[in-house]
Amino acid sequence: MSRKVIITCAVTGSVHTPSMSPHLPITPDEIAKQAIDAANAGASILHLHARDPKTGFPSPEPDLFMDFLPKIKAETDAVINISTGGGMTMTVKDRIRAASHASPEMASLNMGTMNFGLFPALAGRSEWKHDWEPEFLESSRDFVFKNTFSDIETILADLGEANGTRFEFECYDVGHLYTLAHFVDRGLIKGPIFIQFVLGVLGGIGADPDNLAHLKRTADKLFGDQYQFSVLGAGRHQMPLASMAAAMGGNVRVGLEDNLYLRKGELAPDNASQVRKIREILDGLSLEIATPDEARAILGLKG
Ligand code: KMH
Ligand code: ZN
Repeated sequence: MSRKVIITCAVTGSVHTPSMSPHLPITPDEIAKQAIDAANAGASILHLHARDPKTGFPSPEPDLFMDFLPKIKAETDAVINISTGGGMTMTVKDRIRAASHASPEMASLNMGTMNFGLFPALAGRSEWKHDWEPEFLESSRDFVFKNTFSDIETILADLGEANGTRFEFECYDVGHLYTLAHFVDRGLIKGPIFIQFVLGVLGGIGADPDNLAHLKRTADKLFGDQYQFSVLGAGRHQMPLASMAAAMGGNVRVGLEDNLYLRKGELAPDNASQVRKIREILDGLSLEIATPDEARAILGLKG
């Protein structure tokens, strides 16, 4: 099979707040519709979080996930990837609940503890639909995104061992690749390894081509041909870095979790619009996209 590019779409996340874009999906119906449209536009993996339908506050409740997962499964063949990163106020135990309940083909696994800045500078400025939004952003100044070695071990055991879920290993810095290699060395992670290089999060590695090249060079050294990579550029870095990833032999992640815009000054009307945009870029590079089943074969998913 010639190389095919896997498009992941991260539909809502827990970083943006409802006032930042009227197009951010919040309710289960909105999340389902935008996920289905993104899959129809060419995303073969859907990375999913849930939100409280009334307030938009990120929620770990399995019941909320179950309000949209069956709809997505009924309408698409896309690979379901449930976040274990959750949101800023959740414990690690909470973050695992939905994936543990739904036993998806994929879940995210964040490879290190780090400062994780949301948008604290915005807290004092804008008008907010919900009281929680400015407080949430302000408190991210002290947000420690906890992903200790034992947290990682727990997620590998509870989801990987127990359910056959495989992982999108989210690596926000070079050290996270060495942590991943440590778990490979211990036999707790086996190939094919799917690494999501995350660039441009405040607290992680900066979004520039040199850093992406260094991440890839390091992963090549540590994992040889046992891995596939994908790239997520935060905010305005989304499309440039996804394009670079594709040109370097990798896969791409788009979606409103990572960036609310389609281009400078223009909010994306939905997730599918970003999928279509990266598809046009891939087409311009003469690269074909992977279907969900091709993604399953490439990543060794349980199907
Ligand atoms: N929000 C992204 C920068 C997760 O859900 O596990 C990373 C993410 C984390 O997707
Ligand atoms: Zn996420």
